[in-house]
Amino acid sequence: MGQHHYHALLKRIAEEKKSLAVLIDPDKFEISEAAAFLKKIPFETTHLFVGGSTVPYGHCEATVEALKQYTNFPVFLFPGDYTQITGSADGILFLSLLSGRNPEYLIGQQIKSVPKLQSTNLEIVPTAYLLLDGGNNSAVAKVTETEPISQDAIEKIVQTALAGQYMGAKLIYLEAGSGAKFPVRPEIISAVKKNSNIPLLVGGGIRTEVQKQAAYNAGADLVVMGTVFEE
Ligand code: 1GP
Repeated sequence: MGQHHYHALLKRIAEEKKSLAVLIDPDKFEISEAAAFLKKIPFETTHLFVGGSTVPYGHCEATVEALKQYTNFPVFLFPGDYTQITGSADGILFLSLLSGRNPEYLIGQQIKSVPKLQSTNLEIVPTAYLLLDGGNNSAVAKVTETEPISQDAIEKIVQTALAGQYMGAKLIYLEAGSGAKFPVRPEIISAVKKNSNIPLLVGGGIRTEVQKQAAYNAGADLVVMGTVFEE
């Protein structure tokens, strides 16, 4: 398993190019609409992420395979749990939910995923995943039974992200939760960016071009947008 797509992202960052991942939740995705869906996503899309909080077994793989028929975008799994892992994707964000204190999502799911990962060629990208308060009760908080970090606790957020980097994470993902009322604030993005030196992903509640540009200007290297394309 190489790190081809990760290095491509580093190269984009070195060239000062921003990236956009469209997140597809297999639970809300009509497989027969895959081709039509891909025609509607923004031209500046660089990645597809596939995953969700609650996905029936097999749906994730079927979704990835349907998308792969119509596109060459790298498809990365963004799994809510280890049953969503499929070798049909290109890679996986190997998440550890560092904002929470539930051992199941810090290391339990990761161990459960190993037998499957050993039988695939997925590019595995260790990711420090931080859930921040987006102003509503997010699916991530519900499913993982963890509390998001308040967006007022900037120092705690920076320190949590950096602990992830020091533990070897190759990405930091600041998540306000799917359908968040308030996306991650620009001052949080810039504080994390200033203090870390791995690519920074930001998602949750970003619906408009203005919000997306605000995240980029604050230091996000890659913005994740999902809900806005479900409508
Ligand atoms: C959720 O960060 C992603 O995990 C994207 O959020 O669905 O609100 O765009 P939205």
